Amino acid sequence: MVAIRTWALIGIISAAVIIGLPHNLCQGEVLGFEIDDVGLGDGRQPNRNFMRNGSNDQVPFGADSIYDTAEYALGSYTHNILFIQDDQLRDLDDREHPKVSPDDCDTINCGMVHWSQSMLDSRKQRVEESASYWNEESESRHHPGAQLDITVHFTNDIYNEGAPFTVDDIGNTSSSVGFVDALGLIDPDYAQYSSFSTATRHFNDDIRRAKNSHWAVTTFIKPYYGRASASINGPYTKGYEDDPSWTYLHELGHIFGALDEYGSHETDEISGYLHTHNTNAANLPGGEPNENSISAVMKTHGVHTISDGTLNAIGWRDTDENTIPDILDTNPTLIADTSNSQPAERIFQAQINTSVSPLVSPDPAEGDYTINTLTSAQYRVNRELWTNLLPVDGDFGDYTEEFLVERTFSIEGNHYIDFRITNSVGNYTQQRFEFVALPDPVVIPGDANADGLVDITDLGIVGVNFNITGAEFSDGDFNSDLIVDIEDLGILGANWSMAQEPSLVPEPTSLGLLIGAMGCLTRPRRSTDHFIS
Ligand SMILES: [Ca+2]
Ligand SMILES: [Ca+2]
Ligand SMILES: [Ca+2]
Ligand SMILES: [Ca+2]
Ligand SMILES: [Zn+2]
Repeated sequence: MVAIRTWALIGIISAAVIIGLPHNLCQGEVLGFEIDDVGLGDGRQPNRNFMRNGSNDQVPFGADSIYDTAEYALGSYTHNILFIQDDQLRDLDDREHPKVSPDDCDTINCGMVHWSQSMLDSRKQRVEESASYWNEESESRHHPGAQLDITVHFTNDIYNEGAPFTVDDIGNTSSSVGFVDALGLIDPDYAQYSSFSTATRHFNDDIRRAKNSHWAVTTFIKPYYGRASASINGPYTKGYEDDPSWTYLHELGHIFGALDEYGSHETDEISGYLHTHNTNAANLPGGEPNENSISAVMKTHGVHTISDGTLNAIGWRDTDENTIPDILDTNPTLIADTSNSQPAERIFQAQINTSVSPLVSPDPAEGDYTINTLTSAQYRVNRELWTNLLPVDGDFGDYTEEFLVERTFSIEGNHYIDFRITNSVGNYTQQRFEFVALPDPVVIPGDANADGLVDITDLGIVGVNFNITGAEFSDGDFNSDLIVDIEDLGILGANWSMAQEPSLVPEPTSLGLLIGAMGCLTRPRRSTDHFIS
């Protein structure tokens, strides 16, 4: 037994008790290495697979399954395409974009509104082009861990052998009639929703889980002329046969949070996760023309340029220009519990809970989400080489990871343990723990209670246990012969602490008398009426 002494710990000590943490220690690899203190600089090349959602949670950290299906243009998207049709005839001359000449009817629907295979093929190509454009824009701008990665999912090919979904009625331009019916052909469960928007949210969530993507959006495409539209931040866009690839590009901009910049739009409008102004809008507040407005993807037909206003709205603002957009340029957090350390045994132990941390959206109505994951952890002792550390569950790639760091020191004194957790954009958080390993206890013969003094308390212990067998040091057996007897009393007397008043040092002969009194004093008595020895 050794007295517990205080020991220092620098850093965060969690008051929270970590429950259910497995007790197996995850040993680090037995190799040390140097790492750059200003960044990992590992030179990773863009890798689209890296952007798939590999975490155990199937929605981004902090996101809601149904309501957060498209929040910004970062992470992996599944773009569901549903080609739909019905059997009705429509007056295709009554439309947004009139035919240029009668020859147009060779390439577009002028009669029965049905998709032909060649039409489907060319429109699929346009959707693919729009996805590629966004993906390439991201790749040329961003860190490999901060990419947008859109994958087009042609649902007709998967669920209807490539054929359009044919429903009773798809309505007129801008109508959403028939959308729920089309989803119901994929799974009747979707037909239970009265709102096509809600049905589409559920479909998006199901598909993103199935595809391991962070987000999903669905575009319903009708086989006649119309004016495409989209809901800001999802869940859908409406498309038509006459849409060029630019239209899909533009509508995806809305899905990522961007507003239109043409027409009557004004610069004081606010949108997106970063809650920013529509600075490239055609008009200033009040309607005066915005002289600084440029031709751009959210403003001008056929133009791909992304305005600064759109960059902010879709979450591509990168204030420090390190290629990691602000939304993902955050550091992990960690909370450590070192209460299981044993300074007397010189064992340092830290249970460390780590987590990604979303950038808090300035939009009070918006939740806070991130697609960052945790990708590596290291620790080092006394500023020596770093050692890799695996999380308790054995694999990185989650939004939260738990670690157990344990180290037994052979040398007493102060030790420093550094722990570092790194996320998928290479940002890390480091914490230093100071641990004081206690010296071996000095065993004083006669000090039964190990308080550093041989005094009346130890005498009491000997008294209580006098003549017992099978005794230990703490019972008063100081010569290890398993019995507490006069010999132990002698050892106690010989070591009577100098801190005591000299006059109180008992001689072995008088100790025997004292022992008798002590024994009575410490034994339970039924009655206090007869206090006699
Ligand atoms: Ca940045
Ligand atoms: Ca894990
Ligand atoms: Ca003592
Ligand atoms: Ca003994
Ligand atoms: Zn628009």
